[in-house]
Amino acid sequence: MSNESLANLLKEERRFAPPAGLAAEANVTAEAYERAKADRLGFWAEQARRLSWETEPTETLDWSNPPFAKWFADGRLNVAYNCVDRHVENGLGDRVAIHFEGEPGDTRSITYAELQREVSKAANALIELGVQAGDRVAIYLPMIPEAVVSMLACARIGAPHSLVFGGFSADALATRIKDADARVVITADGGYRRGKPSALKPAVDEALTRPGTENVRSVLVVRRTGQEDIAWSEGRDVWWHDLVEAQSDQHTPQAFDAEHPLFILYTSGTTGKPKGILHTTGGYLTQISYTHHAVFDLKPETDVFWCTADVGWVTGHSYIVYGPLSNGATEVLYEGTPDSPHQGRWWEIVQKYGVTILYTAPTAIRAAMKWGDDIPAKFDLSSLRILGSVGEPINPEAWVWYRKHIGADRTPVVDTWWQTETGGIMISPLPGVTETKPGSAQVPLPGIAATVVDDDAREVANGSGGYLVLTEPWPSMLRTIWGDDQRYLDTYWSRFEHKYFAGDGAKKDDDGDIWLLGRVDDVMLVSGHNISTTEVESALVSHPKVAEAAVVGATDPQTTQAICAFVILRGDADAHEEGLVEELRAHVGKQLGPIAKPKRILPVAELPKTRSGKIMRRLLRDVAENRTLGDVTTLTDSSVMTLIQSQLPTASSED
Ligand code: 6R9
Repeated sequence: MSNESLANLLKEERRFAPPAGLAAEANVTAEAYERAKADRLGFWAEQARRLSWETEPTETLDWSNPPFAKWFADGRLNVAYNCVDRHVENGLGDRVAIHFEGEPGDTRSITYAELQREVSKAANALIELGVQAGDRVAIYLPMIPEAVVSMLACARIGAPHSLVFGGFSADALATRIKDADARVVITADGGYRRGKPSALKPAVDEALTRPGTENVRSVLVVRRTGQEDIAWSEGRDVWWHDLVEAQSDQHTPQAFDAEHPLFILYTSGTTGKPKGILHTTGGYLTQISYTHHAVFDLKPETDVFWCTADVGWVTGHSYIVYGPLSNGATEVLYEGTPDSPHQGRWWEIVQKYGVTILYTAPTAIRAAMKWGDDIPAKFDLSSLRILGSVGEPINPEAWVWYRKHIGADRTPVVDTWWQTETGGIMISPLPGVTETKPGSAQVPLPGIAATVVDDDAREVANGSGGYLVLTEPWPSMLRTIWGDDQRYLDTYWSRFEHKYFAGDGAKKDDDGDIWLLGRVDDVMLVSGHNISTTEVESALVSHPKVAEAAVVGATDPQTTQAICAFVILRGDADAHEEGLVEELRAHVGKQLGPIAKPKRILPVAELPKTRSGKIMRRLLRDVAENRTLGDVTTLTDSSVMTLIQSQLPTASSED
């Protein structure tokens, strides 16, 4: 980025007060901000008491060797005990923990007492396979209950897990197995996606032929799809239903140090080898449990929570597994895609289970907008009381659509900013406290310190943009990059002294509320102005014909970069309509000013996305600059790029 701070163009004036009933009964009120401000560490020590410790911590934070943090270092606890056993001991064994909905329509409801037995059996099975505390276990599973059970079984015996998305290739899997030096892989024959079984085991077999994966002793295989022609390596492969089912359903959890590693989760980053983000036990669980309680206002007796993320994404770790279960919630786990077998599948699930809190990603909301308002309107969504968003900046128009068409113009929407590295939610409105603004994550949570700085690390004034930084350590922060402390320092702590740099651009509005503007690598430089891709995308999405937009800066001889936009139209709009491109350009000009008008606008059918729904602008930049495509291995569907390239020459607008 140049020295000029990010141009601050978008104006959004809509405001939504918290519903009075919700505010009156809210788990967390405005007083929490004051308390945390007065004594940040005392505040977190108090939140740690949400958990059951075998040995209560007496120290809160050890920051004597920054940026290597230790939280609650002399405390000892077991994560699985906190997520399962203690609820059973408290008489809640009959409460449903998980309502599982398979894509083909098979269902299973698992109570906390059943979950305790399943997790105990799986823990005993891992022990029989020789897994010891500290050994890494790779998990490559679809969204089935065994994924949650496996994670908790690992946590129970102190074996850090490393989840790899079911959609990743054998190569991606091999790299991750090797980097973590995993000893066991848990997988399935396959999973269901879009109505069809999709095999997983062959990718494991292939990954384990690669050098560096020799330490994998066993592959534990869940039978999900029942394919018959499955390759089997005798002595290495073992069926879940043979090994796990034969185990005793009793296992006594042992406590681990608060800083014992809980999991490694790889983030791809834009270049180079994936980073193994390391999370530990006590601080992580404290912040995840607290944020789930505070941001979603969870009432475990009556709420039905549903986070639609994949468990292989950090959102699934924190808000399918560790947050909801540590809080004794009842939740939905859905295996498939939102449009299988029809585009109302999610709304049907909300209606069926009476979901009260829904947590999803902007990409899913924009897809629902594209499919049309009439689809959710066919279902009874009146049980919903809180809606959440995560993963990307949510365009104000998508936010308002979500509130109106899913939340009946009644439910608060909480836009939650965080990262794999932060472990849990950092910036978000609180549903019973904050007057919300569509498109803004707004305020750091109680106990969290975040701000926006300029190139010289000076905090920017309200109304200006710059870089998002975190200025104090937080309990669920990453502890390092697995095996690479130097890379941890270089990546996050070297850009600004004593501050964690998140890699995101942001602005503070006139009230001091924070708006995320996308990754700084994506920021465009147009005739001397830094323009955020997010703002131009949001301006495009505010046009009634546009459901989704991705904007990139392509090298341009006159203006340094020229704005190039790829748009997906709403269901009833026609991509060939005469004057459409001009109409969209004029609309952006009116919303943001003439400098932000895209030079080219290209209607497309799909956009390249990661499995967690983030748009891969890097690939669109390659297309816009006529380069060969970079790494496409983390794309959900690589045919999307071929499609976009084939559309490119005819549909551009040059002037
Ligand atoms: C949880 C998760 C982290 C990056 C982050 C930012 C983007 C996430 C956001 C958001 C704007 C939000 N991001 N939530 N941007 N508003 N509410 O997504 O983790 O996959 O590691 O991605 O996602 O750019 O830096 P991860």
